[in-house]
Amino acid sequence: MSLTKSQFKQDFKRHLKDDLALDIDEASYFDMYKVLAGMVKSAYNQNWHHTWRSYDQQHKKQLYYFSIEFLPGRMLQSNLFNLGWLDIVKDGMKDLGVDFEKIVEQENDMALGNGGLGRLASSFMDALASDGFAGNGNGIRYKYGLFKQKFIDGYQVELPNNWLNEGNVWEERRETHSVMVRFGGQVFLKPQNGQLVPVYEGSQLIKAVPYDTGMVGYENGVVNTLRLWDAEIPEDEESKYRTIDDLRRVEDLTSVLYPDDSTEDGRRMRIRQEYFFVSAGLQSIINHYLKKYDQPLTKLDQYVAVHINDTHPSMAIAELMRLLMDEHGLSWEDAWKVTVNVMSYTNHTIMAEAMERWDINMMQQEVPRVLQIIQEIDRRFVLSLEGKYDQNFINRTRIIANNQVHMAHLAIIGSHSINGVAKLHTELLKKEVLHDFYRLYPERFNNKTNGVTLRRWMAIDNPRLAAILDQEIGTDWRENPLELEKLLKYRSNNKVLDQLIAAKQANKRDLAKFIKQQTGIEVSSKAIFDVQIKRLHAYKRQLLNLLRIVKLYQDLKANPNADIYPRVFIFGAKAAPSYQYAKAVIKCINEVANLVNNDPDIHDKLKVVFLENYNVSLADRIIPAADVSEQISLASKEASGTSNMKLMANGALTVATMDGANIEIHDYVGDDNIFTFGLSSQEVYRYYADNSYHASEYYENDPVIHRVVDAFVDGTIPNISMEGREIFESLVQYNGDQFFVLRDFESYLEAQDKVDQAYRNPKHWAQMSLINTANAGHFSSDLTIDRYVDDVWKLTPNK
Ligand code: Z16
Repeated sequence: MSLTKSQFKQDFKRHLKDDLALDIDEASYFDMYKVLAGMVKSAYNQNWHHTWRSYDQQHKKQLYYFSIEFLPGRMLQSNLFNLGWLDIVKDGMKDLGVDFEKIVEQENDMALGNGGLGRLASSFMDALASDGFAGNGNGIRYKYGLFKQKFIDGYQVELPNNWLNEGNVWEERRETHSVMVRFGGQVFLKPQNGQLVPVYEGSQLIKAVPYDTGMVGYENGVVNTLRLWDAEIPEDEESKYRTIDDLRRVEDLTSVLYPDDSTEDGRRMRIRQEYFFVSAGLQSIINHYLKKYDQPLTKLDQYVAVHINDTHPSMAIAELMRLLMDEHGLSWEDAWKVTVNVMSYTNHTIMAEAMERWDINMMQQEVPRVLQIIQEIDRRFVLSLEGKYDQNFINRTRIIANNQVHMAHLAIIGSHSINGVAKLHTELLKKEVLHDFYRLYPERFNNKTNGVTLRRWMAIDNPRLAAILDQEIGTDWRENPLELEKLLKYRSNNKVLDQLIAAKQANKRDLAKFIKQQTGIEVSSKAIFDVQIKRLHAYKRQLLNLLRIVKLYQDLKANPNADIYPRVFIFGAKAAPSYQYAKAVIKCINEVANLVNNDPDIHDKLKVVFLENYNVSLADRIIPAADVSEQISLASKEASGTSNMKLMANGALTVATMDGANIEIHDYVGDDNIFTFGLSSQEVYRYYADNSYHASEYYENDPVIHRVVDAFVDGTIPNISMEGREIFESLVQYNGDQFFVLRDFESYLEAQDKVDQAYRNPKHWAQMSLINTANAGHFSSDLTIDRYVDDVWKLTPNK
C-alpha cells in the first residue's frame, strides 16, 4: 500500500473528478475532506476484511473492550499516519496549493466520551491494532456527542453537539448483524423439560444496529473494529410502539452521552443505555463465535475476553449468564465458570459518589430478568461467605443492599481480574476502598498504569519535536517507545537543546496565533505557557491554580515592578451541566481573566486564557506548546490522570502532587526534573482519621490566604457576587475546603516559585524538558496494552 507523491496527487484529482465532478479549484475543503477520507478508507478496507478472516481462520482469542465512552477525536490524520501516508499527503497537498490543515479541520471530533476514561478506551484501540492484537471496541453510537461548551458573560452554556450532521465517513452500518434487545415487562419462570425457562409478558424488543469503524494499526496491515450500536424500532414490532412516548424511549436510548464524568444519580435512561450496548455486544460475540469458531460455549473463555471499562458495562456479567443459560441451555455452574473467566474489570475512581448503585425497583422495571440473575448471584455469594465471615462483612460486600444494586460489587464478584489505573490507585483499592474484596480475592487484584498514544500526541501533533527525535535517535520510537530513552545521551548537547527550544518556541507561536484568533487575547510566546487541561472538578483543584493567579495579581498591584516571569495561564475544562460548584469556578476563572488581561498595571506579565470547548482536537493544539503541566489534584483522588503523560511527552515540566500516575512520572524523571508539592495521600488519610483539618484556621492565621480568599467577596474580582460567595463559603468554614486547597496553598506557591526561577535558565529548562520526553516511553499505551494482554486477556499477536 505504499504510495508515491505523484501517484497520490493524481489519485486525489481523479477522485475529485470521479466522485464529485470537481476540479481542485472548484472543490470546497469539505469536498476534499470527503474525497481524501474515502481514499483512506478504500486503502484499509481490504486489510479490514483480511484481519477478520485471519482471526477467524486461526480461531484467535479476541478481546472485546466494553466501554460506554470512546473518544477518538478526529481520525483523518491518525488514519493517514497509520497507513504511512501522512507525510506524502501533506507534501502533495502543498504541491497542489491546498491548505491541508483546513481539510483536517473539516472533521467533527468523534466526542463520545467525557474525558480520561473515554480517551483511554480509544488509546487502547490504537495500541491493540498497532501491536497486532485482536481487540475490538463495543459501545454506543450517540447521536449527540459531549455537549459543546460556550462562554456567555463568563458562564458555561451547553449546546448540543450534533457531530453526525454532515455524516460520518468512517462508519459502516451493518444491518445484517443487528440483534434484538428486550426491555421491561414481567418475567416468569416456567418449567419445561425439567428446566426453568423464562417467559416474558409485556416486554418490548428494540433492534440494535451496529455501526463499525475500522481501527487501523500503525503500518502493520491490521484493522480491528470499533462497533457502536444504534437503537431502532424493529419492523415486525412497530404495532407495539403506539405512543410518542414509546418512540421517544427508543430514540433516547442512543441520543445523548451523559455528561457527568463521575457522579451517577439513578437515571433510568442510563440503565437502559448500559443494558442496551452490553446485551447487543454479547449477542453479536456469541453469534460470531458459534458461526465462525464453531466451538461449544463451555469453551468460550478460551476464545473470548470481555473487558468492563468502569462499572457502566457491568451488567455484562448477568447478561452473559442469561444468554448462556436461557438461550443456550448451559447450567448455572457451567455458565458461571465461563463468565468469570471471560470477564475482567477496571476501576477508574475511588470517589464513593462515583460508584454506581442502581435502584432495585428501576432495574426490576427495565431489566427484570437481569435483576433476577443478579439476585441469584448475590444469593450464592452470601451463601458462600456464611460461617466464614461475620454479618457486617457480608453486608458490606454483597451486591444487593438497601434496595440498591452495587455495580462495582457485581463487577468484582463476576470477574477474574480487577485492576486500578496507577500504582497508588491500585494500592488504595487494596488497602482502603476495596479492602474487603482484596481479602476475598487477593489474586484478582492487579495494577495497570494507564498510557497514552504517543504516536498521536508526539508524531502527529508535534512534527517539530518528532523531526528532532528522528534525526538524533532514529524513527523506531514510534513502534518501540522506550527508544525515547536514547535521547538522554543528548542532555548536554547544546545543538539538540537549542533545537528543542526552537521547536517549543515555534509551537508556542502557533498556539498564540490560535489564542488571538479564538479569544482576541494577545499573548507573548516568550512567556511561560502554563497549562491545566482536564474536566472541571473540585478534586482536580483548578481553584488552587486560580488562587495563585489572584495572589500574583495582588502582588503586582501592590508592586508593579515585582520580579515575576511573564506567564500565560491556559485552561481547558468542561463542567458537568448539573455541577453548580464547578460552573462557579469557571465563571470565576473567566472573570479573573477579564480583570488580569485588561489591567495596565499588570504590564502583560500575566495573561489568563480559558479556551472554550476543550476536546481532543483542542488538546492536539495545546499540548505541543505547553511549558508547564498542572497536575495538582488532592493526593489520593486522581486515579491516574493521562494529560500528565501527554504533556510530559511533549516536554512540559510537571507541577505535581504525589497523586495518581504523577508518582510514577516522578520516579522516572527524578526529583530534579519535576516540581512536586503538597500533602501525601497518607497525610490526607491521617487528616480524615483524626478529623483535624480546619480550613478556617488557615484563613484566619495566614494573611496571604486571607487576602486572596477575600478577593472573591470584596469586589476585587468583579461580576462574581454569587459565585465568589459560593467559593468563599466553601473554603473558609471550620470544616470546609473538602479538598485541602488552603492546606496545600503555601507549598504550591513554593513549587511555582521554583518554576519561575528555573525558567530563567533556558538551557537547564530545555535539559529538564528533554529528560521528560526521554522518559515518556514508559507511559505509552502500547506498553500498557502489552501488560493487559499478558496478565489479563491472554491474547497472542497476529501471525
Ligand atoms: C473518568 O474519565 C475517570 C474516572 C471515572 O470514574 C469516570 C470517568 Cl468518565 C478518569 C479518572 O478520573 C482519571 O484519573 C483516569 O486517568 C482516567 O479515568 C482513565 O483511567
